[in-house]
Amino acid sequence: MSLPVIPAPTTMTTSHESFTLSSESAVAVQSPELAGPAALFVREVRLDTGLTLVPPVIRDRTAATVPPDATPAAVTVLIGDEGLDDIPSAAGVRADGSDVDERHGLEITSEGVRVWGPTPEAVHRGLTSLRQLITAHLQDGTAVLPAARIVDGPRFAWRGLSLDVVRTFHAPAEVRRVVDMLALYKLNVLHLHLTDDQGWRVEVPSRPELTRVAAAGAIGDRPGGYYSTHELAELVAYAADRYVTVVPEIDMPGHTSAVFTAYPELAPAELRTIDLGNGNAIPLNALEPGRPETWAFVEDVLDAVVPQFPQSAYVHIGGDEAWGMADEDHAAFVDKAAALVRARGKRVVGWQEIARANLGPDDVAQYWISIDLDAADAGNGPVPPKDLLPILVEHLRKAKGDAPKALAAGGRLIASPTTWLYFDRPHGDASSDPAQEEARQRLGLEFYGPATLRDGLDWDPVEDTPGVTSTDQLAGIEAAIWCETITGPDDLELMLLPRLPGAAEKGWSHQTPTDWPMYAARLAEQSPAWRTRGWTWLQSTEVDWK
Ligand code: TNX
Repeated sequence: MSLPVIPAPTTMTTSHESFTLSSESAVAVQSPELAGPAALFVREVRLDTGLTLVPPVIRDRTAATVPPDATPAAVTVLIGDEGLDDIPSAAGVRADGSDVDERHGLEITSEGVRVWGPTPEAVHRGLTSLRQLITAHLQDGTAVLPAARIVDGPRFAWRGLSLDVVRTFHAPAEVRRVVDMLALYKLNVLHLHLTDDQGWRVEVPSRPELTRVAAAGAIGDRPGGYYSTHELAELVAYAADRYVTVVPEIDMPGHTSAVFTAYPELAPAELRTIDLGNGNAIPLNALEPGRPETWAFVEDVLDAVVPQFPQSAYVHIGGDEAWGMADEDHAAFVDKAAALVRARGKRVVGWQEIARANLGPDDVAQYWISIDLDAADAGNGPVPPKDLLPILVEHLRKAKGDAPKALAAGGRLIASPTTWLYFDRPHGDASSDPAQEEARQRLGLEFYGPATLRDGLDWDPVEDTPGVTSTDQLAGIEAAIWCETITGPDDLELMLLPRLPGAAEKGWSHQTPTDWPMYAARLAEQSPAWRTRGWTWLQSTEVDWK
């Protein structure tokens, strides 16, 4: 029997016995450092299912100190490494720069449940599988769990989501909800795209106009906003409690129109745009590497932003789509921005275009441009404006060299292919809910064409990333959600779910390729927790939701 766990565990066995968890069931921790993860587990189970387990008591390692009349705990969590040697260790790098081991074990017998791992994070991952099993086996307020043994660990160290908070500003509570979604599927990175043409979302005290002027707007007439230092500290801590690292992106040298609105003296002397003919225009303006004021600005920004993300070993410097900029200027900019990041003790990550500069082995390039020019040519999708076409063609041509170049420099890639991991592609699956069918017409960028849930599972990060032949050339994977068409929380959730578990499956599971019918059956079991939590998801007619 396969267990309804996403991502699919590396090894699992089941038997016909069972163990029932009820509101009488206690959780015991055998090491004080596990008190946090165990208490969180009890809280999350209540939010997923309504079932309230008895929160943890700390027991000493020696059984002798347990009072003889103590009721045996239903769930015991402990530090241990039983069976973990059989599980390959994760490839790639972690966003927190550590080598924390996430491998863990989970055993359910007729006597009770045991979860172990060498680190609190590993135990937390095991408890996350247990959460999903509880949701899937709920019966009249108790969870009748099948006897099973799971020994598991991730394929890749970096498993994340890139979230655009510029085109639409997402309030902290909504971002926390996204963190909850990530954590439920063992995703461990939230990459915040904090700056773009339409806005600026982070405080830089030495540059007050960024939050006074640049933060005020978003796309069109959507409300702007930014995260105060205090709000970010709360968000980063909330994520850290759930073993999610928040990585900040400051997008430069392109995508900086909002900066130029706040500080016009940083803008090129002549501002240029291409009119898209639909009321929108693409800016061709970028920060100029030859000007000292550019670097005073970048240093101010890094000095303010880096300390707000203490868990992240990386700073994302963007580097994408510097339309209209000469190649040598772009490379010079990236080289210097990267050096400033390294000088602050952080490592560099950027969109794949940064590979056109001089990267080194510690740098990470995020591969995203998987659009095939020839296929796009043959398509009958919307035709770009005449002025834009040559720029796009040139961009796609150069993009082909990016991933191989980053690898040749000894660096790693994050796989974020537009084809499979851009969640701003329209949903290809119909919804059984007519209101969602209406939303589906509106959501996602038309020019990508629709993608089904199944499309999101039918690929492999190693096989489908150019130049990659071994898992360790990837840091890991990241899905991306851009918010041009997304106007608020409901839209956002409708595009994230149910795709997000699929990204997690690609980042964690060693079982590749993914068997779609079996995956769809596991996915169906996720909906009761989503419903209980009030999360919106596309009720795809391809899945037999519970
Ligand atoms: C390209 S992906 C962008 C974003 C857009 C996105 C839409 C990337 C690095 N840059 O600015 O929002 O396409 O999918």
